Amino acid sequence: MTETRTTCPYCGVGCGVVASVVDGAVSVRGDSEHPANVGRLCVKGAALSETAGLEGRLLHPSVDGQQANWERALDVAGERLRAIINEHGPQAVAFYASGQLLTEDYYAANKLMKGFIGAANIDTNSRLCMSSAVTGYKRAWGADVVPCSYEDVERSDLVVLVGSNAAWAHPVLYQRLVQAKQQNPQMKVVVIDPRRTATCDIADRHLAIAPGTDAGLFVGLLRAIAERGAKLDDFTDAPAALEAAQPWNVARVAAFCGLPLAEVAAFYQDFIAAPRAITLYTMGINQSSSGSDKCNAIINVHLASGKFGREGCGPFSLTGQPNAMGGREVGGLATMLAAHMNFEPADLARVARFWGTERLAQTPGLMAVDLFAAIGRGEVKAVWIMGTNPAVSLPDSHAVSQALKRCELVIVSEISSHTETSRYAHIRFPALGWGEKNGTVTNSERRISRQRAFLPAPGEARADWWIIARVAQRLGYGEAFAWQHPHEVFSEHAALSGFENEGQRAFDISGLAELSREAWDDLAPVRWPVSRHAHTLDLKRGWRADARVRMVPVSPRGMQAQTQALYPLILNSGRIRDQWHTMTRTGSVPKLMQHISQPIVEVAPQDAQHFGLQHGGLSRISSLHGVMVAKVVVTDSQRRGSLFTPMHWNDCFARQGKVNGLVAPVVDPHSGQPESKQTAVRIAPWQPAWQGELYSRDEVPLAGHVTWWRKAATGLHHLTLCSDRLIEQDILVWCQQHGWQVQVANAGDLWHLLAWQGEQLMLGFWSSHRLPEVDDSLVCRAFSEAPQTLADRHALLSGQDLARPAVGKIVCSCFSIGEKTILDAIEKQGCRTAGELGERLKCGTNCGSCVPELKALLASTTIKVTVL
Ligand SMILES: Nc1nc2c(c(=O)[nH]1)N[C@H]1C(S)=C(S)[C@@H](COP(=O)(O)OP(=O)(O)OC[C@H]3O[C@@H](n4cnc5c(=O)[nH]c(N)nc54)[C@H](O)[C@@H]3O)O[C@H]1N2
Ligand SMILES: Nc1nc2c(c(=O)[nH]1)N[C@H]1C(S)=C(S)[C@@H](COP(=O)(O)OP(=O)(O)OC[C@H]3O[C@@H](n4cnc5c(=O)[nH]c(N)nc54)[C@H](O)[C@@H]3O)O[C@H]1N2
Ligand code: SF4
Ligand SMILES: [Mo]
Repeated sequence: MTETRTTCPYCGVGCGVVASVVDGAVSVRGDSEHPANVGRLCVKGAALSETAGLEGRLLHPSVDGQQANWERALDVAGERLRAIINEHGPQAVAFYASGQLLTEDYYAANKLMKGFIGAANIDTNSRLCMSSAVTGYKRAWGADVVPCSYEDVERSDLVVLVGSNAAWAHPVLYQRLVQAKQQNPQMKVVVIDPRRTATCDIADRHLAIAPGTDAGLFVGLLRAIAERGAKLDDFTDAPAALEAAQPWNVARVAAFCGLPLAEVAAFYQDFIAAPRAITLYTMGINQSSSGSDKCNAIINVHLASGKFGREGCGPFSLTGQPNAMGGREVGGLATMLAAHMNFEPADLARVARFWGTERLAQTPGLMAVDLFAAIGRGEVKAVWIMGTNPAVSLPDSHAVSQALKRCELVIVSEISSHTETSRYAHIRFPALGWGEKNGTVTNSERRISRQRAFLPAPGEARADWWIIARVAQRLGYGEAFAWQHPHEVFSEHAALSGFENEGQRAFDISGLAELSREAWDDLAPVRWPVSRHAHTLDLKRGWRADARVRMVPVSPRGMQAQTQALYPLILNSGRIRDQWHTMTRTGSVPKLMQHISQPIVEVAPQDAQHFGLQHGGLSRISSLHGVMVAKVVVTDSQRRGSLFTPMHWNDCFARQGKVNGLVAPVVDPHSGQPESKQTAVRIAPWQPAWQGELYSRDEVPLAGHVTWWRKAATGLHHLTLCSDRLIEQDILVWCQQHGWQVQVANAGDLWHLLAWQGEQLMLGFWSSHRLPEVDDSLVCRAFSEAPQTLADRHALLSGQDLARPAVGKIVCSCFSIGEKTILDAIEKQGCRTAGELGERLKCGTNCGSCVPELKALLASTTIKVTVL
């Protein structure tokens, strides 16, 4: 058995994975030698083997909906791009790339667009994710330097998590923090989030801040630090930053942020007193119409208190995607040039020299939201989308879809055969996916790791860099794209980082430029800089002419979203534990669908009462831009006036489940990042006439009035359905048209149907005025092994396995342990701690991500006991 060391393709923690294939079956475990995870994996990483199959993969190129061979697909792409460039100029074409591409792919895309097509219209999904953080670092240090490591998190005295649900979004880093806190009881953890999230499980303090107001909190902290005397002479603009902070006393902050004054004061006291403090921030900060100012407000407090550039300290933006950092390094944003260089005369001349081009773009290109608006207006006539699904992830997704529909040429490089974006593609290129592709990624702490191939290329799929290089050839730039192997692309990228760089540029991996193919293959994870001149990252200086670090003056602003009588609530959106973005990979793994299996909306109890919402019932949420349907979860972890819904569901997995249909395309003026976390909405209960579960071997055509959610089921279509109009007759007729034998149970509002072809179960449908409880494992078993006796068939018609108790909603995905089983263990078997539950049921003992939920269940039952 050969084992391959590679890197997880999901989040920016960048865990090392050891993968092997035995008899065609992939298995994975955490790499104990990788410094990011030292052997751990979270539930998504551990389920990687279940996404390695070829079901749903895009395996062949196609042109205008027809399968084509590579020669033709590449020729057509080249011809059509060339024609548009010739007629309308290079500004009429654009690339939209992704933090999930490898560095080599990204480098190739950036070089082709900026260097040879000659426009800078290459932007990426990192615009929706990291661009405020990039702007923050660049404004402070003059370079996009992330100044911290995971060890700094472990070695701090105060860890502040702001706008970050790391327990679910960066699980392995969170587990490292949990462990560090256990080992150092002096360590304090503060979580700042309008919601009480799973991350609050280890928090000493949770500040349930009003949405969008974090800048006020940090500007007030700057004032408090300065009041106690701070040495600020080293920083440019420090007086202006202090002046801007002057009005922000604790009382004003408390009022602005909707927090108790004592809580704010205590947080300031903790921060000032802590010898070492580190602030981890992610989307609750970045995805804001003033996200870059918020980043600088955070950076400022670390500068002013001297809590940066040393162990356990600093403003640490956690990157979301596996290679968001690599994309930033190659310059894959429309506002950067290459290798951390900018659109400035000296940089432009240098990059043109290095690439040997006379066509280099001279000015920044369009940022994501503007780019799709320009496509909508017909100004950009061709777009090549690689490794991202903008029809789902961009705000105002309806307008994005309309823009793509009207666009003259849409090229999509994908691994998945069905995505919302691909529906609009004229040309589709099948890309290699995780386990097949070969290259490098950089994680949140600037650590470059190898992703290595251990599976053969499926079908006709090819590496993204290869596809880009071949199109470059068709456009007449073959010489500059003549690489034969990703190692050559990497070497060129590394050489550019060191080209005419005598320490003026922070990003320098020139020490890796001369690696042999073997040495690159074996490259161990390493943090940059890796300079051939042995340059290190001195954070006391800035990478600009005066070599100083800047404190950006920040005047806190609230969100742009405005509540009003018609739209009185603020809708927040983000991640759930077991799904990845637009679900193209995790949405088909049954195990990962168990935890939360349909769009939900979390509502505070007072709001639920006010708007007439029932826990477990359905609701319609609408904004000025669109509407979605979600199942109501009433919880006191939600702040009054705010709702929360997952970002993941989309038209491939639900009808009306896509949150970005509601979000306005409002962006930060400096970073261009959308305000994805705040949308003014209203919510109303929806009691459909009926709800049901449908399992079928073939896709059943459904009338437009039916709302549905797709569940993952191996080899089957499983949908949860509801509507105001009945569809029983439609299903019956459809089954009869196929000549299947139909068995129906009909009593009151309950309507159950089984359809058989001989001994084989073809379809099962269970409906009622409420969602019927159907035993999923019983039904799936019946599809693979049909019940033999008539009695068993009748039992199946009830949807319940009468011999086996139901386990309830799955809490621990690793071991499939359900809520009812856990409650039983607490109530009947006397388990009193998460540890005891783990000993009895194994739940929470693998990745640990469900421990906060186990504790919540323990707490809920304890309360019951004391009340009695
Ligand atoms: N399971 C899972 N993990 C992932 C991903 C995934 O899809 N699934 N995606 C990865 C990617 S690309 C990213 S970018 C990261 C994102 O990681 P996170 O940013 O941690 O995740 P989110 O859930 O988007 O948002 C974090 C929190 O911001 C809070 N928030 C909303 N508004 C505000 C506010 O005004 N102020 C404050 N302080 N907080 C606010 C939300 O309530 C939410 O709990 O996750 C990465 N990891
Ligand atoms: N409302 C709201 N919207 C959000 C967010 C939010 O919190 N709220 N978060 C935003 C953030 S932070 C992010 S990062 C984005 C993410 O949004 P997207 O980038 O749109 O989401 P993904 O599902 O990760 O899309 C990746 C696509 O690339 C494909 N793919 C996977 N591997 C490869 C490969 O090797 N090559 C190629 N060519 N394709 C591949 C996948 O099948 C998938 O279709 O969403 C953003 N949108
Ligand atoms: S923490 Fe992130 S990188 Fe690590 S296994 Fe989980 S998803 Fe993968
Ligand atoms: Mo992200």
